[in-house]
Amino acid sequence: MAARRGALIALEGVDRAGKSTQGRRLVQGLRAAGHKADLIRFPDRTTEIGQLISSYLVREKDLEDHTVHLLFSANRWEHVPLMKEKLHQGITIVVDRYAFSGVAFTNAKGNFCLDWCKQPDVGLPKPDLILFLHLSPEEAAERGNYGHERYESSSFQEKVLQSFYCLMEDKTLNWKTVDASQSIEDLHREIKSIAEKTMEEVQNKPLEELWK
Ligand code: NYM
Ligand code: MG
Repeated sequence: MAARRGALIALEGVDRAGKSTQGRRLVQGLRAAGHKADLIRFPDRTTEIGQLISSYLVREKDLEDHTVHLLFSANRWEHVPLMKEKLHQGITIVVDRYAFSGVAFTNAKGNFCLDWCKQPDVGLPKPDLILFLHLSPEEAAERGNYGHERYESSSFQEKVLQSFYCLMEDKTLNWKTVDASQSIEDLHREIKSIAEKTMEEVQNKPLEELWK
């Protein structure tokens, strides 16, 4: 029998929904329960491509919109060989944002259709589960002011949310929406239980390709 693989679990949602907190808690919780699990955060600002992305986000650098979209995608692709290796070694990978953020943020700019936005990420490892941390724009606003990076305004985030809703209509993907307004601990428990169920279900199934 082939060795069991890990699951690829993506956390998505608008800024401030708690993805990074929940990503860290999920990996800790899974490890404490005896599973092998790793976290990858996209964009990964530590690589050369990631540093370019970061200087764009903090407004140190202007990059043309198509260009920056492709850089975000390239920043995912540069992780793919290692991600596949780990998944096949039975390590579950939690990604804090993935291709769906890539599509939703560029699409929210208004002049890029969903289909164009998806193309560079076609063929990435397909997540076994996409947890959408849902927070209304009002609740997000209550969490305090946005930072000073590009995209950090409530009007833009509202458009991002609408783009996410369009992506969620794709029933070939395993979207699960969770209520991100609950306490960190309650949300963690809900997320961990959904993640463990998915890990169990997919361990003997082949890894698929996204949007193919
Ligand atoms: N973002 C993130 C994109 O525009 N495209 C992408 O492909 C990804 C992964 O980067 N506002 C945006 C969403 C965020 C910003 O992410 C930085 P974070 O998680 O705040 O570091
Ligand atoms: Mg941010």
